[in-house]
Amino acid sequence: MQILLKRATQHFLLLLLLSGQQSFAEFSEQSVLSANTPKGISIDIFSEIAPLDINRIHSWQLRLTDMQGSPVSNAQIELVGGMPEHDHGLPTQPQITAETEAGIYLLEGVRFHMPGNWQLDIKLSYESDSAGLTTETIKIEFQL
Ligand SMILES: [Cu+2]
Repeated sequence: MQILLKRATQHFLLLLLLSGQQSFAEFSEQSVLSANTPKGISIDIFSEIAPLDINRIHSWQLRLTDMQGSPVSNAQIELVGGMPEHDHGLPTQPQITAETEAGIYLLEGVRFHMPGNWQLDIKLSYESDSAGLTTETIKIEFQL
């Protein structure tokens, strides 16, 4: 009985640990997509699902860095996308819900519903030391 109780406690603690971890999404170590804006901002995208897959709703982490490699904080980010060859957009409307660390943004609600060529247009507005408020749109193309 005592052994059973001990086991149950261990299991309970393990569950507690595991459930605690679930509140923190795990993102890929390598970026799944990346691009640079004409003005030298790098965007690196890390995904909960890597490699990217269809029909699974998931989150991304977007990392913005400037030419010096410093994080770009307080950026406004809008993402739209679709399949140019099929003339349709994304099946969901992914939203930036938080800047979790300096220059690191959480994008929730990402889903792709078909294999083929996809395109994302990411509009960034950020404060630049040299140019003030700057808006750029960056296009990322990839295949699923
Ligand atoms: Cu399509």
